[in-house]
Amino acid sequence: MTEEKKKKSVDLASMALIDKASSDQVNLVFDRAEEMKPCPIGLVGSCCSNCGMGPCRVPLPRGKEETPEEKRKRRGICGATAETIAARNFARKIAGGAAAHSDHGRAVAELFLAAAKGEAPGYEIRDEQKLLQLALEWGVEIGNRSNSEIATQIGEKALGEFGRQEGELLFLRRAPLKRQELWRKLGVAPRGIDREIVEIMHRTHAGVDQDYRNLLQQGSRAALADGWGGSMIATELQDILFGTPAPVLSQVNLGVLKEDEVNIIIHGHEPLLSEMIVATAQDPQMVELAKAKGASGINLAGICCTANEILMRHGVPLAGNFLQQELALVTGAVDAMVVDVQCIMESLPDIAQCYHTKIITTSPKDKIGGAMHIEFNERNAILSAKEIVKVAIENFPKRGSNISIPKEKTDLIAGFSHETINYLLGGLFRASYRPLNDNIINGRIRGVAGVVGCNNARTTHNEGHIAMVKELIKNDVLVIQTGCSAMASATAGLMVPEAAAEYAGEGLASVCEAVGIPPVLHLGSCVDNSRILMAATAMVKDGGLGDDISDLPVAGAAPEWMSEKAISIGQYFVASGVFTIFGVNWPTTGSTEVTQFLFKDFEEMYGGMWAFEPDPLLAAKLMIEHIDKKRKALGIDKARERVLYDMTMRRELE
Ligand code: SF4
Ligand code: MSK
Repeated sequence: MTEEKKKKSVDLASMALIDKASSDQVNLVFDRAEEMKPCPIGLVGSCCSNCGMGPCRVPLPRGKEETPEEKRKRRGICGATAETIAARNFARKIAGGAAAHSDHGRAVAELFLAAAKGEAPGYEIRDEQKLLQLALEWGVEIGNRSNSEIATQIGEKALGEFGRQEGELLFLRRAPLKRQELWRKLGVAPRGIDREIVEIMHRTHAGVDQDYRNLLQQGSRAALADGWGGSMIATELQDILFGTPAPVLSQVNLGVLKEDEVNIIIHGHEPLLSEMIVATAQDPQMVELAKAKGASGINLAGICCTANEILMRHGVPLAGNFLQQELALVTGAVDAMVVDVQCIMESLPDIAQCYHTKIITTSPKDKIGGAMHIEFNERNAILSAKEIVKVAIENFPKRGSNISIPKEKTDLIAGFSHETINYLLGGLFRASYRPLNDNIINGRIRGVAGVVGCNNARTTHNEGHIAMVKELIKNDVLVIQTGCSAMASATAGLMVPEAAAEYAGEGLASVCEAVGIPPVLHLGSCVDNSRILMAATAMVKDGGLGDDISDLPVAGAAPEWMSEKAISIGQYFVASGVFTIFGVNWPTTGSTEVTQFLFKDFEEMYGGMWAFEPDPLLAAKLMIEHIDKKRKALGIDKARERVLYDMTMRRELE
């Protein structure tokens, strides 16, 4: 099938709006992807523009084997080899992704500290237990101190992690001991978060690090500083400040927009202001104001990971994932789209002009030409939130008649934090991962897969996520998800308990039915991939599945990745010992050595390695093969073969 003929989405709501956009003469990301073909040299990591002598292009010769002489000459003007160029490009992607996640973590830590000091009215400590646990973990004295004093010291320590010049990040101690030792041995245990990212930028500058292995090891170090540093800080402090998620029922897809209410979409990644918008939208004064303008209420919905954050904690419905952000505007029913940072398309203000939507930027780090800017002021967040909600309300009467809200919306259960999984499986008084481990050992659950990441306009929207996840659960693999991938599965109805009977293999279904969970668990936003690291560590610590993450029958995937953040996530999963497979395209294929290093040599070093497979079913097969390889190494492959799911066993489970 040619790319032109490929379906743009598998989602009915999205397809209807893509057609509407076409009749409204609105140019979408899908159209631009068709018009602009990817540069074949940049796509495989063989273009360097790191200095003013370039850009230099070093593609592999097409259709013939390269002679050693040709290979020797395949260099940039400065002499950089194709290996160095591919590795530098890859490392810079990691730096970009780690910087984005970690700067999110820093913003949370700053707000956390301000809230602890009483300088951020409206914010307070919501999860005292988690605050005290973190205090114990970080050696912060509890004694008779107030929450405010404890939180102040934790906030200061968290901020210190970004600029730490020596030693190791505090959260590294959470990892299995064997993994920590391995990181030290390989010299990739991260020091400060900022330091590791800056060091990538230094090493990839023209004429610095010119050994691809050395460059990619620093890539691991910065990525680990993201997963076990910046992202984990974001997740942990957000939980303490806004509450640790617990299972919550909600809905997903563009059908969550309402014709008779003021629709406000919250889009981006940092939930700092959106927490206040959630509160403000329920303010009776605001609801009255909306009614005075002819609306029957205020309806909040989310796009991308800010959506996941406010879904997990408040049950706010999801309007859609990355490739649905423009489509939300095409409904003609969005009165305001409030954006913070990351994954926000610059086309939004342009498309909004065709309808009536106000695009409101809120971060000084993320302004967009043509958008309205109402800056989030943490010292008066309620005021910023009120101003935004008022703009949306005032805009409601300006809706035109060209409105079309799709009918499609699907129920989902979200809110599966690491702590919730612990309680659900083990109960409040003996919270543990033991039942999960036992069911893996006895073979009812074959293994666990983390399926995460974005949408990518180079492939059919949501198709890869849904196909892969269905294949995994059919084969008794429990799936845990974050980001846009989670939203894709939710639209396909995979995140409700009933999905177990319909889509999961018999073993997985029997466990899900006994515990009352869906076969696919929503763990949150992109930074919440740190919850997956914690879940994997908890599985190791509960015993019976080896003594490191690399021993576990687990795998990771991002079938529709597009963001640099996904590369950083993948690298920290691999460096933590997880087999991780990406779809769509792979950014180092311009260098066989670099690709081999990531796909093969990494396994010897880290026990986890990268893989690339654009077909989601084949990718799922590779994940299952890896899971089975690990089961065999653990000696639990026989258990799986013996399992017969009769009624007695089901009763035993219950
Ligand atoms: Fe070309 Fe070297 Fe400059 Fe890169 S750093 S653009 S390979 S001259
Ligand atoms: S929002 S990073 S498109 S998952 Fe986190 Fe989605 Fe990827 Fe953005």
